[in-house]
Amino acid sequence: MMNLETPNYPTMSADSLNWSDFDPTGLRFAIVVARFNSAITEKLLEGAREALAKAQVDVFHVPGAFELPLAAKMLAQTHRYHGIVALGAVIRGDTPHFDYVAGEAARGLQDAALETGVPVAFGVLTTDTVAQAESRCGGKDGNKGFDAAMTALEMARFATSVAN
Ligand code: INI
Repeated sequence: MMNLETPNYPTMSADSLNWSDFDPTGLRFAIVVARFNSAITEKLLEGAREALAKAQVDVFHVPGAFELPLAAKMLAQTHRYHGIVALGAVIRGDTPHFDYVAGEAARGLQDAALETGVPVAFGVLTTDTVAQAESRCGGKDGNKGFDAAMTALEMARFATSVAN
């Protein structure tokens, strides 16, 4: 069980946050998960669910990381969610396909956030090997699904503070 009170993951600076006065109860998030490399992405989903345990969460699946941007944008456009968490695993292997899929996923997810104003967290692993991906979805390098969900929470808090 990871400690939500004292974040120690690399996406945020622990001393800039006071999580004790931020209650995610009542916030709603969508998690969209690529089925490609599902042994990895389902572990990212477990991590993201853990981070968002106190919030409302709807989970959606798409075929691969390339499909994440459109799904994230469609979900953001419903304006039902305080944030979207996009999860995928793009593993290089021997083909240039990697660069297209990983690059378009990153660009498209950022576009979805900027075009809709809804935070979209980038929880897509881009690795050279399966072993590297395994270590980032609950192995020695933590769980990047958890990290992405915490980022969505922080951005939801940011959006709330801007609006009020
Ligand atoms: N999709 C992934 O999520 N990860 C990959 O590693 C991957 N590779 O290597 O090909 C991948 N390809 C599928 C892609 O996301 C689309 O689903 C497909 O091209 C159809 O649009």
